[in-house]
Amino acid sequence: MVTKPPQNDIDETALRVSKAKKVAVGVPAVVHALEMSIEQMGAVRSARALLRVNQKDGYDCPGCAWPDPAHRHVAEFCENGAKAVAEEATVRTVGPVFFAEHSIDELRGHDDFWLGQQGRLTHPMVLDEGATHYRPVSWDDALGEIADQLRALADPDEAVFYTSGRTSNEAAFLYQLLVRGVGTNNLPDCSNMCHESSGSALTETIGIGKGTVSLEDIYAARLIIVAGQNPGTNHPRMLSALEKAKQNGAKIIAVNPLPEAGLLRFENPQTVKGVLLGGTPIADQFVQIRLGGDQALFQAIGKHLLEADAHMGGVLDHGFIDTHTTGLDAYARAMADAEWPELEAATGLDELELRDIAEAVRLSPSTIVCWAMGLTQHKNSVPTLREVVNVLLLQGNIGREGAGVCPVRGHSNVQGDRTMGIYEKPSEAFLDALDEEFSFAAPREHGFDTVAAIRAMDAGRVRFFMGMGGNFVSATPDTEVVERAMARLDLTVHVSTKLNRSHVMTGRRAIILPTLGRTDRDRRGGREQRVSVEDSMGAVHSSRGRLSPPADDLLSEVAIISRLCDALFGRGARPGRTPSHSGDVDHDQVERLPAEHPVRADAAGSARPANTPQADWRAMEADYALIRRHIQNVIPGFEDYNARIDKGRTFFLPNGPRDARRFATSDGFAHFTVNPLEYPRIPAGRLLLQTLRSHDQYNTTIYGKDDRYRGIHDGRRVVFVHADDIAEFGFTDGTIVDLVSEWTGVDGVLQERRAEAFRIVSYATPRRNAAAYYPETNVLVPLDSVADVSGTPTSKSVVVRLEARAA
Ligand SMILES: Nc1nc2c(c(=O)[nH]1)N[C@H]1C(S)=C(S)[C@@H](COP(=O)(O)OP(=O)(O)OC[C@H]3O[C@@H](n4cnc5c(=O)[nH]c(N)nc54)[C@H](O)[C@@H]3O)O[C@H]1N2
Ligand SMILES: Nc1nc2c(c(=O)[nH]1)N[C@H]1C(S)=C(S)[C@@H](COP(=O)(O)OP(=O)(O)OC[C@H]3O[C@@H](n4cnc5c(=O)[nH]c(N)nc54)[C@H](O)[C@@H]3O)O[C@H]1N2
Ligand SMILES: [Mo]
Repeated sequence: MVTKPPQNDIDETALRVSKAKKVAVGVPAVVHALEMSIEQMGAVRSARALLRVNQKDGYDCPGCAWPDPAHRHVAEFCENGAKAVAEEATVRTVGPVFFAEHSIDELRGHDDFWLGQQGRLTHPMVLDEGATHYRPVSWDDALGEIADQLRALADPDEAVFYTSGRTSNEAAFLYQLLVRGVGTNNLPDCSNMCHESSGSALTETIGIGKGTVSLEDIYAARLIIVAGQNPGTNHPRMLSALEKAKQNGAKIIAVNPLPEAGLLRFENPQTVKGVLLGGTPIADQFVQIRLGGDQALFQAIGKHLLEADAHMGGVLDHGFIDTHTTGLDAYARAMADAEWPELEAATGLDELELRDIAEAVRLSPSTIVCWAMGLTQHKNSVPTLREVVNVLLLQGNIGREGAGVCPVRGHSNVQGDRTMGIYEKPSEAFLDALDEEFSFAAPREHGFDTVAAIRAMDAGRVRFFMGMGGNFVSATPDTEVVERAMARLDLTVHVSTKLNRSHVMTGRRAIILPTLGRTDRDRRGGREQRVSVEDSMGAVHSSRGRLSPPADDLLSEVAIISRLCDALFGRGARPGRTPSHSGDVDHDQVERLPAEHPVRADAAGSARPANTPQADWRAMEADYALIRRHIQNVIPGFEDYNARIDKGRTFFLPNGPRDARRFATSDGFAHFTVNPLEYPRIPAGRLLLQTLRSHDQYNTTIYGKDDRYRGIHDGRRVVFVHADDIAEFGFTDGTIVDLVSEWTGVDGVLQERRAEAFRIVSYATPRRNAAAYYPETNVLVPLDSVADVSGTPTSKSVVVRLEARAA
């Protein structure tokens, strides 16, 4: 019944493979991005869009969470930022006519690339039970249906509310309030699949789930280790910062199974030197580690530092350790017991190489460790990151200039969303403040994270799903299980800018609510609204779209959620309410109330359900500054919020370790921890597959079919394998194979999952370590294969075999 996008859509005639590049960015990057921009937006809109990216009082780039330098180039040019903008600001649209022409069955036959390329969503649409096509619906009817469905639940925990990481602080805050008003903490988010391991490890050890460095620290560091990250593609602006750090004398060590172009050499398009002289080599040392070997690497560094201190002294920062940490002795004993042969087997590096890296750490007066998905998406990710902290604590490399932890976040506001309370395990302090501000009692029981939500959906314990952005069906592991789970739900709702697989693999009924993106001008209540975001380094600033939106009656995320709140908790919640078809409210008529005095129900007159948050929802829709007033009352660090983001200004949220070496752990100390060594064991004849991003995609949004730096053109179904493994398995470069993942379930039964038709590409990856693109390979990732503690799917660690295709 369900049509799948063709898994074997490999076009052997189109796909070309060339030599992988050693240099990132440069002129080809500029040309490529401009081509894509002009194709999507036309020349004038492209110029208008690209000149406003990350400028003061412009909009925050939807590309990534890397912070903006204080003094920006007129156009801080980043190829992939430009592509993200072009994707959103495209002039192509998808409206009622499109949905009338394409049945849901037909749409199910398309992949995310095709769906996304159709353009921006312009109209609320509903898919009725059993219907063949989506049909247009009014905003009031769509929101009314959602409210009705939520009210009809037997238990609020039958609802799941997902969030991706582009949602602004204002929208995220209102959204979590909506969800807690409904009565659940079921708030899974993309972070569960992304930096959750970082949050888990850092909160335990240093008392904050965020990084502790600023851009100025990057410029001041003497050693920067970049582990498990491909900044040339995913955080291109970070390369400018690394280049500057190098000019200031920093040494850079890249730790990666793959020799990624941007790590090796960077041609800064902003400087003549960058373009003409072939750029700057970024990494002084490239450490080709085996997948999942980083825990062993950081143990080796810690072991060496401890030995060196015992032999010659002066290596450890004993002042810092004595004042601020606990647990050194146990950690030191564990490192003394760590065995070199085992550390070598796990990393694929020999003792000399490991000691050489450790010497660079010993000699550095200030060290920063940066990381992304290569460190967070393994079974042992939390222990790995605890070991990173151990190494930094030894030399007092936290809370002083040029030193610290730097988890490089993905989505442009994923960190801000968590700060706003998008979290399935909210703290008591946060909930208490929320209760106080909105005169209700938020639920205390923790909710589902992403994997738990899928399990509950699949088990029939969930009836309603809402996605605030993102692409739940394609981004999550075990695609077939997720599609089956979604189909069991009564209603699936997506607030989205563009069409994706989650709009076609739906529940029995489905609603699409189109929304404004970052680049769109947002006029509400007769004025231009701004929103705000937090970058990867805890700096908050405003973002204001400047382009004309793709349709006149598009609502912002804030407007959609406040209207839904109103329908559920406010004046719109009266029983027997008939949906009005009058269109937009007249915002000038909306009564404005100071945030400190939420509207209260008069006991007799209001039919508002008991125990729901009390506020003037419509006023918030008309003036986002009122939402910021609420945020300021609930979340520490947002004092004078409105004034502090005015005129393009930026402010830093408080960060105990960074600001004052304060550690909000259970005992107020930073913790050394002992973590028994783990690393992936790869069965004979099998490969360990990491699933990663090409240069032409943004997560599940595919911009094009090239991966220029890795030499892939016009295709995505490729698997990168070491030449000797290819030969050993009896294949050649160019053979088309199926990828079959092998996973033993809790019941001891071997499960197999298959992704069809991938072209083998001989590549400089370690033996037995393979790589292929996500989301095509998400079918292979077992739902139960998650990181210990954080529950993050092990997207960088999937055991597969290559299988010849039946002739
Ligand atoms: N253009 C663009 N920008 C993006 C995104 C995008 O898709 N496109 N996505 C955004 C998001 S949400 C995120 S989270 C980030 C992701 O940014 P990255 O984490 O850079 O993204 P991945 O492509 O998953 O790359 C993981 C890197 O880690 C390496 N790696 C894999 N396993 C290991 C390991 O065991 N050890 C070590 N040391 N390295 C390993 C891989 O070889 C690869 O270089 O980028 C953000 N920015
Ligand atoms: N196998 C494998 N799986 C992975 C990963 C991996 O490395 N390997 N990485 C994981 C990671 S790090 C992440 S963060 C997740 C990403 O998971 P998600 O965040 O769920 O996925 P995206 O592809 O970023 O979501 C794209 C969709 O967001 C919508 N959108 C874009 N901008 C906006 C906006 O401003 N507002 C709204 N409302 N909607 C918008 C568009 O409709 C678009 O189709 O995937 C995870 N999944
Ligand atoms: Mo991410």
